[in-house]
Amino acid sequence: MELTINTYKTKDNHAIICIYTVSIALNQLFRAIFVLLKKNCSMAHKSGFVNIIGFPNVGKSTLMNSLVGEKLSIITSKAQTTRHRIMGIVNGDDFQIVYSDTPGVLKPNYKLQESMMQFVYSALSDADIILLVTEMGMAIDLHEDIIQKITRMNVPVIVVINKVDLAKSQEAVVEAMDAWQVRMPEAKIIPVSALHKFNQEALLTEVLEKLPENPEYFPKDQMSDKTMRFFVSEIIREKILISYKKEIPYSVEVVVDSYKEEEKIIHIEALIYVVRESQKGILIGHQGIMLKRIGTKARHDIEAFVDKKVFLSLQVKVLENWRDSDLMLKRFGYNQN
Ligand SMILES: Nc1nc2c(ncn2[C@@H]2O[C@H](COP(=O)(O)OP(=O)(O)O)[C@@H](O)[C@H]2O)c(=O)[nH]1
Ligand SMILES: [Mg+2]
Repeated sequence: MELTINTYKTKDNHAIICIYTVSIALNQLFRAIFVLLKKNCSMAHKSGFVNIIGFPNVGKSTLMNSLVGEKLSIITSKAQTTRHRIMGIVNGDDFQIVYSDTPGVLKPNYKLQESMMQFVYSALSDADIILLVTEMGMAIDLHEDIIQKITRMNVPVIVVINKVDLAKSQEAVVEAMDAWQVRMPEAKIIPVSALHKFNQEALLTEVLEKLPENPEYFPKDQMSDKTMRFFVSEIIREKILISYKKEIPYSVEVVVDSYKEEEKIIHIEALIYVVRESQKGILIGHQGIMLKRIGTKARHDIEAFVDKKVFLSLQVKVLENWRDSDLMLKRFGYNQN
């Protein structure tokens, strides 16, 4: 107030206060433009966690592999093939999508399954977008529990109705979409066939639209959070799961004991753990023939994955009760705490 009274006394003072006022206004204007530009520059990049949740066998892993364009998760027709949370990262100049494949939702019977469910819960809690994957013909009612957990998270949800290639008719797909839309009015419903890569673009467009503005979480050349040792052990486990029925797939764990990379070849030694002596015999087979077959199949896939020649040595060991041992589960990377 003092300033105003004094400055209006003379012309000179008037001029000074005018310049002063204009300079303050300009200063504020430049600041606003600078903040706006800065905001636009840093906010133009989108990045977030897009977590894939659903029942066993609906095609979560197939979907993630297809979205990432690389076989990161193993796939078999057996439930509980995926035991970990596996991140698959898709990078663009102005975006980074961090997908997470997770184990299928189940009621745990032993500690391994409890740990598997912990991966699902962690994926629920840090999601920026949730992809709830279901398949054609699967009743919505079955999902009630998981729908309620997802709704509590308060993040955008995309319901992915997979395996539309198996649908009886186009009407059946529309009916399923309508029913899901009624149950989850806020969600976007997208029918896909992960196996045949049908409608992936629509899903990607929706994900990109819903992705929050953030800087990238991982270096732009990184494709997963998992190590080469992990992928190698998963490839070996996949070959065992495909080759055996009944209890062996659920009793087996694979650990890469040694991974030595030379210029032209990678030497890998892996241990296969089973829970019973009888399983060890079945896995090795007469004169080691079965184990040799698994080794050959696994080696081919590992060579394709690492793009190098591989020498693979497999050994089978019995480790009773590893699925209920906190210590072993921690060693195998299931218990995070
Ligand atoms: N017909 C058909 N089968 C699919 C599709 N997606 C996945 N599958 C099959 O469903 C089974 C389970 O797939 P997977 O990705 O391991 O399911 P997850 O347990 O949910 O991860 C495998 O035999 C897949 O080949 C699809 O779009 N159509
Ligand atoms: Mg899976």
